[in-house]
Amino acid sequence: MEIPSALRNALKHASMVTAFTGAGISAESGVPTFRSAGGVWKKMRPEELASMEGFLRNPVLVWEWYAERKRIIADVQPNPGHRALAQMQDLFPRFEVVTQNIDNLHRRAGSRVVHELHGNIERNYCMACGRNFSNEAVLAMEGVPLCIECKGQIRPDVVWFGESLPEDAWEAGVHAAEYADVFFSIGTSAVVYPAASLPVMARRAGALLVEVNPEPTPLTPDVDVFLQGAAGEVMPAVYECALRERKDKR
Ligand code: BV8
Ligand code: ZN
Repeated sequence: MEIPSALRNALKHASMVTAFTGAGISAESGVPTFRSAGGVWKKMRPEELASMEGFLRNPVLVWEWYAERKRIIADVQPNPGHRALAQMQDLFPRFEVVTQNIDNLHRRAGSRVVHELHGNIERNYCMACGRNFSNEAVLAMEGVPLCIECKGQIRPDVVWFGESLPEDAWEAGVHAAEYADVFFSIGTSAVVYPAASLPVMARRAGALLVEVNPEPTPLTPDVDVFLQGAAGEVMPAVYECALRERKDKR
């Protein structure tokens, strides 16, 4: 893939690079996205499933949905898109991943600085006493998982609609947007807020804004560089380009 000179040049001189990612970067690992073809939300509305109201109204259905996703995520591997980001982090003084994904694949690929804006599906906690439970523990429980300590309801440690994002992850995400010299928006439809406000925040603060997606999104008109394609193909090419541009810096 041809890397435009604006991006080649920015990669050559960047001291901080931020990669903002969504479900699309995990699609090639076999993790279903939300809104593109075959997305899990094609069948049901997100607010029904990924919200406290939906959970309290129908905990069995919501737990079935999360149990299914937990089983999928337990079996998948990071793909070349995740791995390219893990390789890129060693080429720059600062390199941070800010993800909306809850699948833990960036860390499993070797990324060291990962801010999880929407939580992590491998973690669960009791809503009454806060005790943590692993997926192994909750998936072994019959029916709706209840806390072994206090019988309170256990929920996945993810951010539902209408819930605020974890303070530390959001602050870190804003910082990573404001100080980035190059900000990649990879595999996200850029419709879920406040996460979707980070790319424009980065551009306003002076970053070169790069989007990686097989198709245009509501963000595309605002980006400096649109690399149309799958993350698993584009990001390895971006890594090779950064390696070439910065070889005399090592
Ligand atoms: C908040 C965790 C307030 C759970 C998720 C009306 C009613 C109610 C709420 C709202 C409303 N209007 C606005 C809101 C706010 C709402 C929101 O933005 N809704 C949207 C839908 C309109 N946001 C919230 O509620 C947030 N909280 O605002 O709280 C508040 C404020 C202060 C104090 C108290 C309260 C919370 C949002 C978090 C919701 N949780 N997930 C779970 O996963 O079960 S959101 C969910 O969507 C995932 O995190 C996902 O990451 C995120 C975004 O989706 P994407 O990652 O972009 O995935 P998507 O499928 O959409 O797109 C995939 C893209 O990849 C596509 O573009 C595709 O082309 C591309 N692709 C495909 N293949 C590839 C690829 N790209 C590259 N390579 C490929 N191979
Ligand atoms: Zn408890």
